Amino acid sequence: MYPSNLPVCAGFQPVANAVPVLAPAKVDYFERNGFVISRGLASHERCERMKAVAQRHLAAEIGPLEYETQVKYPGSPVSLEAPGGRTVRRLLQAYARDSLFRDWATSSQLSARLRQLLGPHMELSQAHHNCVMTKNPAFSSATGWHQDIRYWSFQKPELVSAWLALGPEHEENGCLWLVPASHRVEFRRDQYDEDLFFRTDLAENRKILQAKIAAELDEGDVLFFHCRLLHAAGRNRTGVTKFAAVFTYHCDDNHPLPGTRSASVPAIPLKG
Ligand SMILES: O=C(O)CCC(=O)C(=O)O
Repeated sequence: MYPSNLPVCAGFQPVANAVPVLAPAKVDYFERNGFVISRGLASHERCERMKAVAQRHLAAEIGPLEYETQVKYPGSPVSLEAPGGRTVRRLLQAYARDSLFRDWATSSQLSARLRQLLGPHMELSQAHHNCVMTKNPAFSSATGWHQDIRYWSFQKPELVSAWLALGPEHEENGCLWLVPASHRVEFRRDQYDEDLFFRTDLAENRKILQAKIAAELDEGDVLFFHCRLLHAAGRNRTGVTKFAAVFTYHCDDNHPLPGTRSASVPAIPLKG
């Protein structure tokens, strides 16, 4: 088991009389399971405005973008020239893209809860997630089982992502699947394939994945999840594009390793 001792910032002391925004039971749930969902954290109006910006940027292909074909996941178009080849998977650099995303990513709704999960002094990573995930009905791909930290390089494997559903997310339109408590398990290197996806050809891995649950969300719900949590997602089999704004945070004493992708863009300190 991974020796999780969240909250994780050095010197973090819970404030005795502060009114918790996540009930203590929810903080405890996060520590045990590696995720927690806060329902209705963003208003309908806020979600609609963010979605409208995302739709506009998608239609005009405003970069930086990640296309489905670039990830080469099951179901993605084979090239930019193939049918559906210009299907966008992520509108990247959301923080720099529009003040609506900036305001949300640094909002008290998020920072107050993240402070309970991580500690008092936090930064937003511009290098990871920091995007609007777009899941197109016709040409979206499935994402295999993985832990985000396998692709990231920090002093400590202690980061939390906040996934805001800008509309309903369920099995049909490719919601996330999670394996509760997997953030506490030390998996071996050979349990992953060469692209660092958790192998489904191994019986022992399939047994672990039997514990999976669908992270079904409604508009405005936020899924907070630990960077070691095993997760995956399906394709969008509905007729409507799914949008989610996703940002990742870490303590300000947990630095990205120099020279890595994680250190390639400056982090944004969170006030308060
Ligand atoms: O396809 C998806 O929605 C999942 C994306 C994901 O798991 C990730 O970016 O880490």
